[in-house]
Amino acid sequence: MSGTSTNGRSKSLSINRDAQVMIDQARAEGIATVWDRLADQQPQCGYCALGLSCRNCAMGPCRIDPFGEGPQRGVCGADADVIVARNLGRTIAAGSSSHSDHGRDILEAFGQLARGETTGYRIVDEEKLRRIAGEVGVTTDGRTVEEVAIDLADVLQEDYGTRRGSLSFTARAPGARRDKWEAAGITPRGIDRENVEMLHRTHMGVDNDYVNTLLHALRTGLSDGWGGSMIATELSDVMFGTPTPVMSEVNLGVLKTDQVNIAMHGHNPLLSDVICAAAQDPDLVELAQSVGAKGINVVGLCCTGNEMLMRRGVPIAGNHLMQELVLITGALEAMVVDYQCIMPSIVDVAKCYHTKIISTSDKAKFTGATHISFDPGHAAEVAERIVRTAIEAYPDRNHGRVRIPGQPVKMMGGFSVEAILGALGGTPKPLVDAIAAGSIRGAVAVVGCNNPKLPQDLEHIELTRRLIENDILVLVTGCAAVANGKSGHMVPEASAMAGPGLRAVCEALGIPPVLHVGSCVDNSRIMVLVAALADYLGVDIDQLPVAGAAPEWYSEKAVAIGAYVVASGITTVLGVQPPVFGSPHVVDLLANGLEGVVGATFVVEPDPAKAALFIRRHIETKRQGLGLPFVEPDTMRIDDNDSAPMVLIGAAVEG
Ligand code: SF4
Ligand code: MSK
Repeated sequence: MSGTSTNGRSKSLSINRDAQVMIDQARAEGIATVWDRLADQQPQCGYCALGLSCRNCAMGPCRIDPFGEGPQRGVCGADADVIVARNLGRTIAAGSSSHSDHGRDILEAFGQLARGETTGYRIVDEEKLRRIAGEVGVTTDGRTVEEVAIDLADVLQEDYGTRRGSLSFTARAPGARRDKWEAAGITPRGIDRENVEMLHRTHMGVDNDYVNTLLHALRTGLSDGWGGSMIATELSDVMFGTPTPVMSEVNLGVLKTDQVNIAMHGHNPLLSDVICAAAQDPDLVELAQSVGAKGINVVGLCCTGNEMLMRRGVPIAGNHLMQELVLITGALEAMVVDYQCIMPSIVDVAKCYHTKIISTSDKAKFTGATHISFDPGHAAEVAERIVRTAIEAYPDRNHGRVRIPGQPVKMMGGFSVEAILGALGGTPKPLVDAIAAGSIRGAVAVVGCNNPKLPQDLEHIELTRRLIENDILVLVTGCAAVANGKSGHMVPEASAMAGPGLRAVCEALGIPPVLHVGSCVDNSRIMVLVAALADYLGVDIDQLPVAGAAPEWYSEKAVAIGAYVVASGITTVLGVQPPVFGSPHVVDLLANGLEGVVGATFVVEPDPAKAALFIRRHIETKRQGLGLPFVEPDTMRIDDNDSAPMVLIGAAVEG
């Protein structure tokens, strides 16, 4: 189908040809997708877009007039600052809770595994288990792996509701960083505690000082990045293996016309890992063959896809905006979902085909879907039942309707911190040396989602391309990773796209200039890596020549990530405007004031060229601070329109 032409509308919605073909197909078949629904929602509420609406109590809902002519206070008296700050705090709590509850699910299954109460799981990385256990004070010498695991599970459970002063993994942050957190009163204490306190503070009549509210919002984010997400990542590595570089493939071309296709969508590897194992069960493969298929093809979507790709090299069909389009291929027998980023609409789209939507989490049911409750205590049995259900759908496939556009693109994943340091010989020294010599000028984490308000993947790809061209190493997670995979940025040969310094380093190590670090929760790996670099140099994280970017973010989780990344000392550029512009004071705090508190700020810049220029200047400034050779950005390779003024939310970041 690669020769199929696409129309102008679909080209304006996504830069990916497979997506364009399917968007056209959806329209031809009268199937509504996310882009149609976004159009139906226009105009979207301006008060909400500015963060100026509040429905926190039944005296409201209230809104503040941004033009100063209408009401400037809600019924309770809350002004724009209070309302915007409360809304942002609640958003961060929702995102942080999502990651942390995912981490809790893994932690509980890990505890069950340790006690011998699961099927389908084992401790895959015992070395990492013992290392983490030792780190948090669990005795490891002379003890069985199960004994160590039980104690580790107990210690980490405590982090959810601890009455200690700080979370276990905050000890990984440089001392200077922890001092800044203490000074600002934002050291995260218990994961659940910070989230509950955020909801408490934003109840009517509690925290009515926007600075105080936003500082706690940072603490709530830190409880995610150095708590829930980090627990999720570390224990997933222990249970499913610490990723090492692995080749895989990406885009809708990973589907097979002659096999039972199962797409795993959501976030938690507890489910996807056992489904991958079940799909290789000879009895189930034989069952698939008995209904006319050649085999069973498991593919990923969104972050559960990243989890499978990182550890097993399982191909990934796409990122966030592909979840409806993959159904429209007509080639899926089942989409198996757990939670987060799963559009309710998939049930309606699947009804147009033979595809089963199988929900699995009792906390994430979808009306109209087939629910098969997932229980780690019977993981292998549940996985078998799910795969069997998918196979049974195959005879209902209308082969004449199947349309799989394009060929898959090769991509490399598997860059855990252990793998990155391993490639460097076990220490950060070669990376630090390369940065000091200027062959690598710095590093940027490009993370986050797709958002239908932007052409799919365009911002991710344009920003990343400009960064690597300028010798800036890029680390990617989540949907940003999938976007870069589709664009061909994530194979060793892509080093040809990089500037001369970065290219030489990548060629010497045989790695791409864009490293796949994992799923959304795996942004915690980036925290571990920057902490290791800072410790090696004897500096704080905010002194490193690094930055963050979320060019196409949409989710509350992305806001929580932004909060902990900035609170950890990494200035972060958002490509989509957050709903804070109704309060100039809140904007000033986020864009300027945080510099004096955590040494980093938020920036909003939707133009990837301008975002790249800002980041480049930021990195050069940080290099200068470390006494490293400074290169005036104007002498670096700059595209024509890079010199235009940036649209930023704070004067401090104006170049
Ligand atoms: Fe209105 Fe205040 Fe209630 Fe919000 S908390 S809905 S601003 S009265
Ligand atoms: S899946 S949070 S759309 S990255 Fe993690 Fe992608 Fe964003 Fe979901």
